[in-house]
Amino acid sequence: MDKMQVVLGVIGSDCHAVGNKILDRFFSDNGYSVTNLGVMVSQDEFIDAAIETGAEAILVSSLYGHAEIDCEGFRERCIERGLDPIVLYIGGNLVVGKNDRAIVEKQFLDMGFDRVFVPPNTELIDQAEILQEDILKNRDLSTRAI
Ligand code: B12
Repeated sequence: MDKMQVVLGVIGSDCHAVGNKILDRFFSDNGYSVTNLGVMVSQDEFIDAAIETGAEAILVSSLYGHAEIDCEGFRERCIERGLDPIVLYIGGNLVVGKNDRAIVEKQFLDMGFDRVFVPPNTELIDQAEILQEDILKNRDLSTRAI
């Protein structure tokens, strides 16, 4: 089976680079073909890269606390540009300060993300498998829609 394509990056004006490199290494080592856009990536740059590479998932990071603003309308923009379905994950320190993890998670699920990873719940160990399941679920949905 061909490797599944994913796009990775840190959204907005966020320059935190360390986690991004770890995610790149992790997913590359676990069977994915990763297009890593690095830091300070706009919504449209994620979408452009996903279209160019035929990616089936976009993995967004945000560490500096402004994910809500940076990700506003992201799912809608993906749909508008023809990325439907696509797996959308987000992880990191998504909001400013200490907040109830469950509330933050719900907030981003409501914005259209499929999964939300808020520390300390960001163990990567099972992520490769979960991502594969989510991508296969989308492929199944697409096949049924035809
Ligand atoms: C190093 C650092 C910096 C460095 C970054 C250097 C660089 N180029 O990388 C510098 C000094 C530049 C910096 C700047 C700032 N920082 Co800073 N920084 C940190 C610090 C100490 C470590 C970040 C790090 O490298 N962590 C290690 C990596 C491995 O972990 P990670 O990034 O969390 O990523 C992992 C997980 O989150 C998860 N993950 C992340 N994304 C995703 C996505 C998916 C899909 C999945 C599955 C998992 C996942 O997996 C990753 C790998 O394990 C953190 C505090 C901390 N302890 O986290 C603050 C921190 C992130 N910074 C913070 C802030 C506020 C800032 C500034 C705004 C400060 C300022 N006023 O200028 C600026 C922002 C600048 C900008 N434009 O981005 C805050 C954010 C607060 C918030 N969100 O509530 C933090 C949390 C510090 C704090 N406690 O206040 N910072």
